[in-house]
Amino acid sequence: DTYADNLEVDVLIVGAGFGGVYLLHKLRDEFGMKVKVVEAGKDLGGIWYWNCYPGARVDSMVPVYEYSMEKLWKNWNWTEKYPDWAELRKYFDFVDKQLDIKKDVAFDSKVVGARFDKASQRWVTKLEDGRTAYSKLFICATGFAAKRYFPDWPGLDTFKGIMHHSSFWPSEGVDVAGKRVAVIGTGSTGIQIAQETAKTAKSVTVFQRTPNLCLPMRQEKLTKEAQEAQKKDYPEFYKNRMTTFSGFPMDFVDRNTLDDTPEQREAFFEELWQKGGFWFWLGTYKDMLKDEKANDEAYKFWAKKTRARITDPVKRDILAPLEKPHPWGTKRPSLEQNFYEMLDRPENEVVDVKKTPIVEVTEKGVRTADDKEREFDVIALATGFDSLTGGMKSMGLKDVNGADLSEKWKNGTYSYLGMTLSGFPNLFYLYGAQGPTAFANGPSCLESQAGWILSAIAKMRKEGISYIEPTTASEQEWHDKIQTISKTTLFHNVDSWYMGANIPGKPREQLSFSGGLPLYTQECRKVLDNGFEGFVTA
Ligand code: NA7
Repeated sequence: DTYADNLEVDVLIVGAGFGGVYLLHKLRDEFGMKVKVVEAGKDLGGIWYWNCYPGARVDSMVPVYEYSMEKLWKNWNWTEKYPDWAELRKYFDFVDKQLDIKKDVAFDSKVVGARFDKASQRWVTKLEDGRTAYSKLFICATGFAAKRYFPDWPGLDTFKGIMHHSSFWPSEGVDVAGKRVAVIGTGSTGIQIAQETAKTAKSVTVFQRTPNLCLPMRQEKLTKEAQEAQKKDYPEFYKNRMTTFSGFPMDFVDRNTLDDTPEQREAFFEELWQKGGFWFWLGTYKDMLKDEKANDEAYKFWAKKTRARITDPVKRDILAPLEKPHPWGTKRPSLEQNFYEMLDRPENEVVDVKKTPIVEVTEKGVRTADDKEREFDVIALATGFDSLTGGMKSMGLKDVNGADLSEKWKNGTYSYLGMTLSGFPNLFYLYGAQGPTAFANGPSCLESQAGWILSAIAKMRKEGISYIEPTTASEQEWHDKIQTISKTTLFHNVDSWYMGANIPGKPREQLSFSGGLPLYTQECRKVLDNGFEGFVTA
């Protein structure tokens, strides 16, 4: 076993999802460096390894949610426009076969501590099983949802049925046929679990605090032939995806909502609606996420469309109220597949927990503030994650003086470019706090950020730099820039995981760069062009 011994490498990467696999390949095969990945799970895939709950699928359409490397897309085809977790795992198997990834990944290897040792100028990383890894560079590719969250309701451990958090769902599945299922939470995850389990369950009860303003997914089966015929356009497609605001193939149109007449607007909204997916979110008027009046128009259209699908008047008002619960699109809209028709059926229920919060989990089920106890066989906790910061904060990362990252980030999140940290020299991270993470398609975001990390490492090697660390002043500036940009949008005043507002006690601030992927890429590029501006180098 090559991993039985301690590891001594040039680069240690944590996480074998999209980011870690990409960087391993590039640094090892193109830079010729000695690289290892450590991964807590038992296989590749990152979020797609952990998220195997019923109905888990990606909300980004083929072919945007994959690597842009020709070697890969040339030899791979999908079966559905929005692939499910099982197919995404197959994709990772395929990537492994093409790029020989797994030989340099240590699975079942959880990081419990890491620190840059000044004397030896190396990162010293402790794994849960007692091994130690030594590396010149340390990269966190731990994603934005590595730390699950659920409220500590009294009685959680007394429930006699089956209960799992979505990200710890057993990969062999749970048989829900004929069972009474509760789904707590209505983020993308809750919507997907409810839809899928309702296919065989006796009943599904959704506990909703905030309505998810879902969009129709319009799933399609894909043929190999149709995809092959499109591939001549893929190089252009992958170039273009880096030029849109969100790294998706669509972008905002250069028109404000009220520039159009009501008839033109209705026709435009209808066109976006029919296209499905994120078109209504990211291919719409440029002021929709910035101007409240413009946003009202999007909400009115959304509510009209959605309310028409729900016959039960009580459910209709809970799921798609006439009054806008929050600016449309400022919490991530789930792409649904008959979610509303499913919940409209008499055996299924939606409980408004804003009105009657959950007060307790009992042996038999869930009790709400109106003292009603509902009984269940299965409870799915779809209550989300300590997103963007939680994963890195719980790895035992220490700065050069021994202080934990969770202390540095206690009252606010500070990084430079959403990729480096003062006090943590020669550390890079991606797809986490203060990058474009929450507002960009995953693979597009990571190719931008990994591209920068690769350029930074290439520059270090070329110029004989062995130490880089951002200054606290550049972190402050980056932090302020992110908040300033966010204040020009409607995202800023909404309780969402984008704002850290889903976790009690977490500082409330914009956690992602909301100025769009091209501006982000340009800002980062500038730092390198100006000779590691904002860094101390040696
Ligand atoms: P999300 O989007 O954070 O959703 C979590 C849900 O859990 C959300 O509806 C919350 O309501 C709900 N929640 C959290 N705490 C409670 C309590 N105490 N009572 C009732 N409901 C609660 O996580 P997901 O896993 O769905 O998705 C994460 C992202 O992964 C997603 O956006 C995609 O980008 C992929 P709230 O809205 O806060 O009122």
